[in-house]
Amino acid sequence: MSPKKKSEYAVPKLKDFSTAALDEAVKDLLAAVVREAREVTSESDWKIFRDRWMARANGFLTQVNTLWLKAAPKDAKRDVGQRVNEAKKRVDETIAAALERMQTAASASRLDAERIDVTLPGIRRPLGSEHPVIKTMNEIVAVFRDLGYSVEEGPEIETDYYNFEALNFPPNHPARDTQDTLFIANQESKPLRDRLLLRTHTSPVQIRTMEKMKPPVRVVCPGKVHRNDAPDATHSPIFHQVEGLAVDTNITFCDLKGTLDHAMKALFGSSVKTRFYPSFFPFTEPSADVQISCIFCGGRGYRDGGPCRNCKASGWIELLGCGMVDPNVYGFVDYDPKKVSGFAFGMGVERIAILKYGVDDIQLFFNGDVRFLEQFA
Ligand code: 2NL
Repeated sequence: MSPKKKSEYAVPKLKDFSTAALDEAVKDLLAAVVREAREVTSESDWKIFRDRWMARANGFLTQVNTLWLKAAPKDAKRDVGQRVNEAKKRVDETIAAALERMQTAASASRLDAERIDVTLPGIRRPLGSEHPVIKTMNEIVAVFRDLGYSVEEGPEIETDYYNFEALNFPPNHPARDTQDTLFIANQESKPLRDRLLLRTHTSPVQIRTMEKMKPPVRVVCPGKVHRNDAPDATHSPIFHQVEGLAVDTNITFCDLKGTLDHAMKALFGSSVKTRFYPSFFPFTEPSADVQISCIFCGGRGYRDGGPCRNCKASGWIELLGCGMVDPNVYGFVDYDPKKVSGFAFGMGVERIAILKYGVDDIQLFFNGDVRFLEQFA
């Protein structure tokens, strides 16, 4: 039943109150209520339907009362009253039944809509996996954990003090230029040491660690670092580093060599050799670059009848920097350089991942192409 459509039924006045006339009127009334009940399909339909029939003010049953019962002559009242009561009961029942039928149908159709086929295959949710750079970083960290190193992390936004000054880069020292630092804007009103920048290495974490902990210290600091480099096959303005630091009494360059030789064998296979080549860093003295025997040509320098392109026929690949911590650094963290000594090293994670997996473009790590990344899953 459309709620707008007017009912075709109207309660008639009775011409007479004979049994035949009453029968006829009651028959029409019950036929109408049954007809309308059949058309109820929603709760709001049903409410309109109920009110049309039951409303105290002018519902059909009220009209029946007035037009049939009240209008009946005295001597017919008893009989009319009985018929009217019976008819009202039937109307009541019909209206109640309509509600129940409507609710049952609604719940059946809801169940029908929510029906699921449990025999269908499930929705496949592709599993994520570790990014190759993070995977490599974790492998490097694991090698040092096995040697008893702890792991520390620190902020990517650093102060000039932790990124440079405490690492023995004095203000205006030319070594700062080699770091291609990205500075946070509008810091000029602060003293130089408090100005913010994006860390160019994870060394600040080691300074923070030495501020917190007295020697002996053995710590590795993995993390993201930033430099103002134009992206190309070997450069990215965002990359990752693992730096390490060991400070104790009587730590020597021998310890440094042994530790890094072990680490390179753990990462690249027990047949790689290492060699230490003089270098310079502001925070270590002496400093060295560590080279490993070329993993592509086995250190021979030649491969497939020609010069090895990976090591430029030298048989060696430069991989990381290291050195004995410069005594000036201890001055910033309240360590006594007469009592302790130590070594430090730093390596680029992408560079190691590139060599380990034979990747030819660092950008592949950052472009988010799943076809590349899923090879490492
Ligand atoms: C490189 C070279 C290096 C360090 C990092 C370091 C940290 C402290 C004190 C002294 Cl707190 N040194 N770190 C030392 C030597 C080299 O990194 O080429 N990294 C990619």
